[in-house]
Amino acid sequence: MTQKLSKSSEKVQKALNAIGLECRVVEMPGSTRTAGDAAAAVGCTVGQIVKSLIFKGKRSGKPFLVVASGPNRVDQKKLAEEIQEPIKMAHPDFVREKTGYAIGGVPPLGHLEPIDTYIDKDLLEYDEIWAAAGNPKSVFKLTPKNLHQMTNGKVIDLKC
Ligand code: 5CA
Repeated sequence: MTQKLSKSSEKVQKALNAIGLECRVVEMPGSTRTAGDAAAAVGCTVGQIVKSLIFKGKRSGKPFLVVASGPNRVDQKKLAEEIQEPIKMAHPDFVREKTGYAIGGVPPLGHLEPIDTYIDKDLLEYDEIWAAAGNPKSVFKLTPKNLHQMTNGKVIDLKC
């Protein structure tokens, strides 16, 4: 059955279609706002949840996307070294301005502008992972390979 998606989830579905991926956005009856919520909603481990975190370069003012496995904390020092500029966690307004989505629903693709992306290597351990799809109730299932295809991200070890 095809679900009627919200506007923001529809944008994510269109971005998936545009790059030829067969991933399907699903809107859950309950919250998927946090990695824990999302894991409970879809019945997977928290490690299989893709967190999409936006950081801001302190010199360039550029956004950077980190897609990390649910339980992992991003080591900001390692990330800054990788990016080669100091960074900070982005303000929610900056997240919305650069991605077009609010925190809790930021997907790994379909942003307002292309964003340089780093992929947590721990996500590669899984056959199937789940990412946010535009709002705090929607998700889609993908593979680590899909994540790489949609972000063109660099795989790094970035956990604390
Ligand atoms: N839908 C879920 C699972 S896919 C989700 O989007 N999780 S998330 O981890 O990608 O998004 C929430 C993240 O946003 C938190 O892990 C946190 O790093 C970040 N965040 C939460 N509140 C703030 C805030 N006030 N300012 C900046 N970042 C925040």
